[in-house]
Amino acid sequence: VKTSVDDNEESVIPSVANPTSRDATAIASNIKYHAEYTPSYSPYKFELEQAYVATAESLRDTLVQRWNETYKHFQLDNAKAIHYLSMEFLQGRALLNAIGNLEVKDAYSQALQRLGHDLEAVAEKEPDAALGNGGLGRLASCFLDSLATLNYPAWGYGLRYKYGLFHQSITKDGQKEEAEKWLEMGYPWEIPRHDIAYPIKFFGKVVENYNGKKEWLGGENVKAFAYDVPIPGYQTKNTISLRLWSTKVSAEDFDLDAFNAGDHEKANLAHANAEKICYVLYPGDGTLEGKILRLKQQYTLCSASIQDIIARFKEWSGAKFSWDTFPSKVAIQMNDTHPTLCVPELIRLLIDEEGLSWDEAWKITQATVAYTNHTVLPEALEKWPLELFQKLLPRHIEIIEQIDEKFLTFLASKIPKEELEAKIKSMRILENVEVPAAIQSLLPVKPVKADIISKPDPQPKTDKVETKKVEKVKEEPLPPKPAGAVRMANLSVIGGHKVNGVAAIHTEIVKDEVFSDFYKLWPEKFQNKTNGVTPRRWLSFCNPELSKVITKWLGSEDWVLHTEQLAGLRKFADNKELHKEWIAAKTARKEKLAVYIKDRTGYTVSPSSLFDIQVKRIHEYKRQLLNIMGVIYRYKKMKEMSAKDRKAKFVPRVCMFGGKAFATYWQAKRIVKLITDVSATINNDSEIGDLLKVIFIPDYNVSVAEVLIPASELSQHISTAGMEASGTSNMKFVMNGCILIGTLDGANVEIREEVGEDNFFLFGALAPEIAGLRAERAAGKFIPDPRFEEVKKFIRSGVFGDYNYNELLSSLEGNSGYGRGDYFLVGKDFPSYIECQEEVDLAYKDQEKWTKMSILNVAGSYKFSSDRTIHEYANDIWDITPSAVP
Ligand code: NBG
Repeated sequence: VKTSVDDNEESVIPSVANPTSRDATAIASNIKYHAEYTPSYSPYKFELEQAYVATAESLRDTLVQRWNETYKHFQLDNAKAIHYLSMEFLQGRALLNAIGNLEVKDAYSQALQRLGHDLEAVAEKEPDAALGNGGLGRLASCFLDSLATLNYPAWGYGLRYKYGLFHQSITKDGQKEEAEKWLEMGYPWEIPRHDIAYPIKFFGKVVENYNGKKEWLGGENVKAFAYDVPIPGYQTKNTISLRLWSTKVSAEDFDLDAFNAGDHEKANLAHANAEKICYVLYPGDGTLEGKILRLKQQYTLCSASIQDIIARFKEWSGAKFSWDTFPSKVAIQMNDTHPTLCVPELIRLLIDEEGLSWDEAWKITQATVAYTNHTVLPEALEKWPLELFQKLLPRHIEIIEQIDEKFLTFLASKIPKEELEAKIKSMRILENVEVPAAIQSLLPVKPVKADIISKPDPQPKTDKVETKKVEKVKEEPLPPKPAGAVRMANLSVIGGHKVNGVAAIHTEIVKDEVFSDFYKLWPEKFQNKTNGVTPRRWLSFCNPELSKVITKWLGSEDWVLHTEQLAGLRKFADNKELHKEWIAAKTARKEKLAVYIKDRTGYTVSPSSLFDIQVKRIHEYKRQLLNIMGVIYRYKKMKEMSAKDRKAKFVPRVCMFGGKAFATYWQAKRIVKLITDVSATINNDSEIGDLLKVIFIPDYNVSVAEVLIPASELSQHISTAGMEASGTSNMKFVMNGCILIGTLDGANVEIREEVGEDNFFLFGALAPEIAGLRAERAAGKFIPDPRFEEVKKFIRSGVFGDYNYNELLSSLEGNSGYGRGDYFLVGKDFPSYIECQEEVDLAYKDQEKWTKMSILNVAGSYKFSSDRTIHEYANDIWDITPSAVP
């Protein structure tokens, strides 16, 4: 039986040469071939959309070729691989990234020119693959780029959301959400793998067989189908896979009888239930239905991926494989707590499907999985109602209970008896669930209430114990029992072999606060891995103007792979010639952004203004409110001055904002509304003119970031200290010669260390002070700065329209209480923030000084390459080594 295509039979695409030959003629004919023979549009048309799809398909030929070679090579090598599981991947556009990584930009430009098109215009036609929400998802995508580039054996695993997160538009009422339609016209970068699908089960019941084996029966069955997106590395043949799952029902589960009997709705129900799992990222979880859907998504990701990993492990290890070797072939990283179900799912498959014992399965699982924590916000540490878990995943809850009990037994052997109860409360996986009897007996005996039970006489005089009956107290109704829950973070920490934070200060908070009890128990489990971003997408490709200057002064393009060479710019920081080229590169990008702003918002901005940007998810802790209140203060002061004084004091600024507010996060949506109201007022104030403009750029995403960041001069990373785990856009801005204004939080701390304190605008309270400041405020001891009060009053006066901002502003008032008491310390940091902004104005007036600062920021950015981060994960957590395709 013939099982494979003969190696000596060359497979060729009809009449088309290898498109990576860098020969523009061959590439043009390949693009033409795709336009004619795999047309997504009428083959007679060749407009921008068609040109984009045909160009993408032409590149995909090369990627698929390399991708096949890569995995063939990985299989031969059979080296250990990392499997990165994430609910989010923010891939953005793929075309220019693929062209850049394959180093075929000139050839593709020329080829398209021959066909009558401009490469950049063609690339603009690609919709963003926006399968993410923010930094966590973009980090996952940067990691894939670095993993491919550094030749590590790797797989990314995620879900293929039909409608992504959402598309944001701005109306007069603020943010409006609509379904994102990135898949509507097809996605040429994915390869549907009809051959790779796994069954996923929900609900049903667990039965024990006569031989003691557990079986999970009945319930709802769906199938997860794989879609592979090839991820090319830079300057290497290695091309890895992002495998995205999409759920359907298989033909055998289609209710043909019901359909033919005319009950179409009944027949369709299974389809609807299966398909909705992969409709949107983070569906609303305010209802029980919403919660079930979220947990179904998490389980789908984990179950399909682990079944796939196990299948490959068996195939690649050959017939005589041994399970002991699993952890030496497979590493699994759980990107935050969303993929925590990896732990019970791997155990379940090993025990129920593969017949291993509990001890074997546990040992293998623990040695395989590791967990990255990305937030200290308590509301983000996921908990699922126990009852829901029991219904949806009955076998998993049994396994979780067992892990919980074994952990408690272990804890009891380590912790002094007096402390045990408190530790159990903070550390166990299950919450509000009775401690198993065996553990209960290890706890110190609780003093029992004298008035409700019979107690023996303290000094019995005879053998016969006499009991004194106390009057029975009237029974009061018991308060409702708090509902049981499963704490995913605790399960991740217990189930994994490593836990890491994403910036130095964040890891310290993880060790000292979030998981302090675990840290005391297992200090060796905890590590820091400061985030990074890929210098390919985030400097070399998105900012060719500045990259050219850097390459010229450093003498080669090697910095793209070895960012430490960027430090070489330091010695030219005062060079006038470099300054001239640097400013020209920046100006070119500012001009481009001005055109973009006009196009997206209708506002005209002057490229000679200071371009000041804050782009990130809208959240109270990220304090877009502090920024806009600073802008309002600036505006008010301008209005109070004569035109002459105004011009003398302020440098012209364009303050830009971008970011999405979660659909049901009302306070964040009010912040968006305030920014857009302020924008409408100030931008139309002819007295102010170019001295101040406020722009909200709708639907912030990866490709918007690629236009904004290269044009930035100042960017704001102003979270309440201790609350931003790392931040990653701060790294991208620094790489592009932008200067940061920020608090000592997340990766800002390390960025400031690297670029030097003179090249960073620092303000605000420090992380260790925050708790004390909140307590002081609660005690009524906080005296707000008059300038802050002035701004609030100004907003309330109605200058920015008739929207009632009371609910937003009152969160900044009062001393404590839900949504009050200025929990994020906007008022506390306001004075130091606006004073720091005055320093920014002064510094910007001295363009020579500013340019030097900008150069030193790029020079100091080298640590923040995701290549560095990935090498650290590879060495310290995954234990993997590179395996380059020859
Ligand atoms: C985010 C943090 C950021 C951090 C990214 C990537 C979540 C849960 N966390 O500070 O808020 O940069 O993760 O680590 O999205």
